[in-house]
Amino acid sequence: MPGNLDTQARSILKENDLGGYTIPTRGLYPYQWNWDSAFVARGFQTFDPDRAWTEIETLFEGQWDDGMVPHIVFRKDDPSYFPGPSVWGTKQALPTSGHSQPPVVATVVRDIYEADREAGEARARALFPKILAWHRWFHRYRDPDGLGVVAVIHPWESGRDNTPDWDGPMQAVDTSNIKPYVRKDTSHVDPSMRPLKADYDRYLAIVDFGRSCGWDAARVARDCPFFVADPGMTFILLRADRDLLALAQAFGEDEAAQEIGEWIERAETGAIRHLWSDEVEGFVSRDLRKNKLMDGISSASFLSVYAGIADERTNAALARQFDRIAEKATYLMPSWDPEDSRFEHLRYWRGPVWAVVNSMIGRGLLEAGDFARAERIRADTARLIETSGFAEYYSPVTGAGAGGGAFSWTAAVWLFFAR
Ligand code: 9WN
Repeated sequence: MPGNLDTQARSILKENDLGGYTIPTRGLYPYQWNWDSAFVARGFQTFDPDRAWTEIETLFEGQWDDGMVPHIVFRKDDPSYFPGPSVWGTKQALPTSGHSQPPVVATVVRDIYEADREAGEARARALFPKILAWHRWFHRYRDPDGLGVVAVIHPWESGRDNTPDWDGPMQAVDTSNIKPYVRKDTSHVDPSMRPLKADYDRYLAIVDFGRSCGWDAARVARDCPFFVADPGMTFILLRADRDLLALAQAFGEDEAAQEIGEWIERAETGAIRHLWSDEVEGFVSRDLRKNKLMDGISSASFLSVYAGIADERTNAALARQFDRIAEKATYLMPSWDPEDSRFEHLRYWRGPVWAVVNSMIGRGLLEAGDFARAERIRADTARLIETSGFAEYYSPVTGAGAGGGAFSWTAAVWLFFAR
């Protein structure tokens, strides 16, 4: 019943609204997360555009002087989440975490602005230089060698925390100095659906490393034991750069447009040169410390179309991968290849379907004119929500909902994509 689900989705967004910013879900995630807020803003846009702008504006209250927009803004300390602000130790006036998250914001800002240019003009113009500074930060500190790909310094930065993509590179992270700690996530949800303790030890070791560098972006990029070019980040930023370019052109920002155009050109060639694997026949991540390509297909592999990469060879290979996976999975798009031995249908980013990733894959396919595959993604997302509610993520095998419930970005995806 779409009508009923529309009402439920709006109520979830309203109930998770803590006053100008929205938390992903009660209990498990009590703060403002970066890419969650971007998708949430797009959800709000469907029934309350003014509130949509506010979501992005409050996120940018956490922006650092160097341009970085952090992955979490901690407005008040909440003991139900670990690690909280004191563990990050970022010393910001408004406490935040120390790294970023996938930059979906520019794309959403363009969407909201273009839906009503008159109402959004002043707010989009005010956000423009802030978003530009953030993208510049990505190109400078997450691609220090100008390869045209974006690295992450922490699995949490990618937003795809425990994807098998990180298993190899994470081996380089030394956990011998980790002090005892108490996880909170496993008290809110079933531990079998969450990352392992060995993952968490390494997550915390990287946070300790960042804190010991005073979160200086140049030092972190140079010395972080984990520095992996991510197809998810690379494609989301490439897409966001195109949308930022459209805003620059609309606002007569010629110099910025020139700079953004150069980023786009570099990423278009860099992504294929550095992230395409002939062996896997897909886009994979590359460990930049060891200069080694990873060996599996994830849902992020399918974001090149969303990024506007119109390369016949890679698009044809991805279409074949899509069809192979579509035969195996009851619901698309599993976050990890269901035919790979590392696939786990309910463990977080090692198999489950995430509605937000589907919304990006589906949008890319639609824009590229691949209507049948786009429709399969949309319809699967809708079926998952209709059958299992607004879960954090879903099993691609059974369709069961998993992780947190009444989840903001899933509600948003229903409103702007799946319904
Ligand atoms: C760490 C909020 C976030 C999402 C991420 C997802 C998960 C956090 C966690 O929840 O990550 O950032 O504690 O597991 O992986 O994509 O933004 O919904």
